[in-house]
Amino acid sequence: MIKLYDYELSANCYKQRLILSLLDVPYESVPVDFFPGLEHKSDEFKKINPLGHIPVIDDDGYVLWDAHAILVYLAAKYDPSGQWYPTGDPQLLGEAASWLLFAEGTTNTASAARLYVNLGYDFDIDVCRAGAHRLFRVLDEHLWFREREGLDWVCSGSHPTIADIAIFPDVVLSEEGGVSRLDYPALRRWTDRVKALPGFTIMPGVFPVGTS
Ligand SMILES: N[C@@H](CCC(=O)N[C@@H](CS)C(=O)NCC(=O)O)C(=O)O
Repeated sequence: MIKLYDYELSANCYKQRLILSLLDVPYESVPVDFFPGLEHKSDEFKKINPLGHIPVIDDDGYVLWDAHAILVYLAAKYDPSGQWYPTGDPQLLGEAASWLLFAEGTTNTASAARLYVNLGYDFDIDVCRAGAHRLFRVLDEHLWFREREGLDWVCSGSHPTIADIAIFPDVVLSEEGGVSRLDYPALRRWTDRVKALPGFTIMPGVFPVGTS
C-alpha cells in the first residue's frame, strides 16, 4: 500500500490526500512531526528526502518526493481514465504542465504566507502576500474566461486535472495567510466546484462546499 509521509496541516500533503481520495486509492498516512518537532529536517528523514520537505510517498518501495511530481505519478498510475493527467492529449498535457508550474508560485506565495502566520516561518510576508494576489488575479481572470466558454477547470478540458488539485489548497487556505479572496469571484466559484467533486475530502481550515 502507498505510504504518504504526511502532516495534517500541510497544504502540500493535502494535495496528495485529495487526489488519492478523488481516485479512491487506499493509502497509509505516516505522520511526520513537522511542527514543532522539525522531523522533516532530521538525518533520518533526509535519508527519505534529502531536501527535507514533505510530502513524500513510498509506493511499494518506489520513493518519490515533490508535491507536484507526486500528483503526476499518482494520476498517471492510478487513474485508468487518463483524465486527471491527460497524457493522451498533448495540448491538455501542456496546459497541465504550465499550471503545475504556476502552482509552485502559489505554494511559494500564498502557502508561504500561511507558514509565516501559523508556524512563524521567516519569510517576507509583504512579498508573499503581494505575490499571491498577483497570481490570484491572473487565475481569477483565467477562470472567468473559462466560464464564458462553458468550462469549469483550470485546463481547457471538460474534466478537472491535477493542475486544479495542485493549486486548490494554496488558494482555499489563503485567508490563513492573510490573503483575502474577496476580490476574486471566479476563483471562489472554482473552489466550490472542486469541493463538489465526488470523493472530495477536507482538511482543517477547508470547509464543505458553500461555506467559505
Ligand atoms: N516543492 C516542495 C513543496 C512542498 C513544501 O513546501 N512542503 C513544505 C510543507 S507544506 C515543507 O516541507 N517545507 C519544509 C521547509 O520549509 O524546509 C516539495 O518538495 O514538495
